[in-house]
Amino acid sequence: MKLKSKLLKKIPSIVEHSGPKTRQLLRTPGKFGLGQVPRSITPDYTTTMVCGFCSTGCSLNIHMKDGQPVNLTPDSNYPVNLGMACPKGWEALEPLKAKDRATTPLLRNKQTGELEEVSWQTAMHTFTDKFKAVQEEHGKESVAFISTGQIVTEEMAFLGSLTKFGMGIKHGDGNTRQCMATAVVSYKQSFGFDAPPYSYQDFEQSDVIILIGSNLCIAHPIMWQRIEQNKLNPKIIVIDPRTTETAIAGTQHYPIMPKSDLTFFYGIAHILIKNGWIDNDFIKSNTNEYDDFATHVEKFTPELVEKESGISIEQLENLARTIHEGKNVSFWWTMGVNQGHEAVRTAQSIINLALMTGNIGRPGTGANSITGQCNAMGSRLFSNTTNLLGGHAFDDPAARTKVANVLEIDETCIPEETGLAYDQIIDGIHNGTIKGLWVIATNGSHSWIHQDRYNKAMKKLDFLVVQDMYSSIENAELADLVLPAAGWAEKDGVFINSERRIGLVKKLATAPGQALSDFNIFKLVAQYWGCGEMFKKWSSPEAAFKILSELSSGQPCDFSGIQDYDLLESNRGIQWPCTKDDIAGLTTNNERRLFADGKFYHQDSKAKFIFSDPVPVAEPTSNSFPLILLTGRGTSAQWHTQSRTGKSEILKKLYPESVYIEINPSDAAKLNIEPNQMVKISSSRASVQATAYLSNSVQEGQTFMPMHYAKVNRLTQASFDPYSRQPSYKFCAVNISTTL
Ligand SMILES: Nc1nc2c(c(=O)[nH]1)N[C@H]1C(S)=C(S)[C@@H](COP(=O)(O)OP(=O)(O)OC[C@H]3O[C@@H](n4cnc5c(=O)[nH]c(N)nc54)[C@H](O)[C@@H]3O)O[C@H]1N2
Ligand SMILES: Nc1nc2c(c(=O)[nH]1)N[C@H]1C(S)=C(S)[C@@H](COP(=O)(O)OP(=O)(O)OC[C@H]3O[C@@H](n4cnc5c(=O)[nH]c(N)nc54)[C@H](O)[C@@H]3O)O[C@H]1N2
Ligand code: SF4
Ligand SMILES: [Mo]
Repeated sequence: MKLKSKLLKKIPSIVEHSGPKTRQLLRTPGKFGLGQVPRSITPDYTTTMVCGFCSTGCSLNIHMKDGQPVNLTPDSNYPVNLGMACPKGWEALEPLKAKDRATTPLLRNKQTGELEEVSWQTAMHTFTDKFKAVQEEHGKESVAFISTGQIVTEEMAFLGSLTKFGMGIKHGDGNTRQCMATAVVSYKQSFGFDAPPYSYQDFEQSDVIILIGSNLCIAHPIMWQRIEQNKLNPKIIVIDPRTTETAIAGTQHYPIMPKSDLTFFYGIAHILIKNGWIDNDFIKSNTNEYDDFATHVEKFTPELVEKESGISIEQLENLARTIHEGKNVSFWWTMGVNQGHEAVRTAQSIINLALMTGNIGRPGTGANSITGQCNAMGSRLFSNTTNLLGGHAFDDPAARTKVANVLEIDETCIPEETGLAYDQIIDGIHNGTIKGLWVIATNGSHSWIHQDRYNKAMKKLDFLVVQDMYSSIENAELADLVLPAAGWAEKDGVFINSERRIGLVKKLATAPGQALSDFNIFKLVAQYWGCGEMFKKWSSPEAAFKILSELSSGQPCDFSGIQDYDLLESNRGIQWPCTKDDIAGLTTNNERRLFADGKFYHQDSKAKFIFSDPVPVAEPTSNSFPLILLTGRGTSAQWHTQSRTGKSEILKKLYPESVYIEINPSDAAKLNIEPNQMVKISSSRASVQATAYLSNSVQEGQTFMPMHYAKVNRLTQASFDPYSRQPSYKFCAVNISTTL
């Protein structure tokens, strides 16, 4: 009863921010957000939607009272999580209520240097005036955007279309560059399309599960639970320099030297070939370039690989034999592979192992990249950054015609090439070619590599817009204009999870104050910019979904069979591909993997062995910086830059409040470091302080810091994979001192 009256008190201040109403309200200066359109009180009920944190894509039952979400429980009737959720999922409603939610647009007062509340009209006029002025003075390409894998697919496609087709912005990238670019490029080159082939059932159907640079127990806890449900008593092999939670829970751990993976996997291929433990039929019928690959790995002898990787010849042979003896072997990789200086070739060395042993397309197999953010897969296909909408290529004239026809826009608006990558945009700011930046749902001031250089770039801009749920994030502190955004559960749309499942997100809560959904912000921008007419088809998220469904037609990610949200709801999410012909079979087969017919997406339907020689890391250790710094996820309760998970009192109890570094006890002894002592960590870029945790989870000569604390990326070194331009977050050289 108490709760009900509390909620009722809130209702008068709640405004329904949807299209026409928003526009009407915008024409009423000063009144916006003050309760003109009270939300109707609906009965109590429970509905389901997909979680907004990681790419696992669990479904949650959201319990509604008086039209607002008041609690949640995991959904037991969803093929992904089968009634389970991790701590972040359980606490998913908490971040919505935080006090530091951005509730009105904020504009920096040049005199005082402070951000001040302004109306949406002022915000939109300033946005367009400033960016247009920059474009007039420095050329259209001098404004860029950086987006995300954490908004719904309809929003990211709208943003990518609005910027690139409507605003003449050529350069835009996403935080998925930090995360998935390597997997995208590897799959495209090896398979002909960016297509993670698995379904989560494969976790339960493998008898050998190989996890590479993947700390599943904390980064994807529900995927780990799926492994726990495997009744085949599988061998679980963890290849990670650190003795992670996952390494402890697995059955074999290979504590490989950081960044020796490429050599290591070529060495495993060498042993497999030497013993004849390969699938000649599969190789012959379904792949190209195998002979050259076999010649290439000849020089990766067990002796050489032992020296480089620190894994003994006996263990190498043991791993090769385990792969050979496995009936259904699955290979899974995450950031320990993707975030490296030779990441694409490393991912492909894993793909090569699956291909040469015929471990693909069958239950329990696959070369499987696990995605990170809730909608990383949506971003890969529909953000219109590296790919033209729907996994098309910007430089393909037929694809441009198709997109122009579906969108009903002039084909000449579509750029003929992809724009700059994230790091090149930051370089562009430093060299003065990029002067305006729009940052949406990402916090690069904390998360980008070599942070001081990123933040220097932000200060060089003529105009910086940050669009976020919170005005308190580090990147917003540097913004000229902050646009308040609604978050997960405050808007409709779809996410695409790691196993390619399209799942629904629903507007169940009302965003605070004047915050608008990203979709509605993009609509406003289109209107103020003067290209609203061009996007009239994008009337609502569901209308946008229909456009995307049409765009996907004929692509490997074809989901043209799904025209509305109801079908997604009734089928409990649907994996792509899903054409009209696939719909009938969904009720009996709603967990599907790719390549069951051995056909890949290259023109001749064959997969390709791709390989090259390993190269040294950009910043090896030295006398001045003798230790390796590894970074990554700290706990299952922390999400990235903590803007959301930092708001839950329960989650906050599950991890250390301030930044720490894990150091091997023998290194600590050499440096006279006591447990929990404050130490200074320096790289050639910066020095930061952290609490020393002495732990055998890191090997001698190696250290680890979790990325959730802002200081960490002051240390990291900006090197990139040459093909994917993904940052190499997981290797730089540091020293540690007890003198602070
Ligand atoms: N709780 C929580 N879950 C998350 C996230 C989060 O922030 N918090 N983020 C989500 C996102 S966006 C992502 S991308 C995923 C990331 O998920 P993961 O990739 O599993 O997480 P990381 O901790 O970044 O890195 C995994 C492991 O790579 C290892 N590693 C480092 N260098 C090497 C190397 O050279 N070789 C090998 N083989 N391993 C190496 C690290 O020791 C680390 O244990 O997690 C998702 N899930
Ligand atoms: N050292 C180191 N650094 C790393 C990594 C590492 O392993 N080591 N991992 C990298 C990886 S894999 C990733 S994915 C990145 C993540 O880095 P970021 O993307 O910077 O991290 P988040 O904290 O998730 O930022 C998302 C932002 O979006 C906001 N937000 C959430 N939902 C919405 C919404 O619906 N609309 C709007 N407009 N805003 C919203 C949140 O408040 C938050 O500020 O970090 C990378 N950085
Ligand atoms: S595992 Fe991922 S999707 Fe599932 S509840 Fe946790 S954060 Fe949400
Ligand atoms: Mo990520």
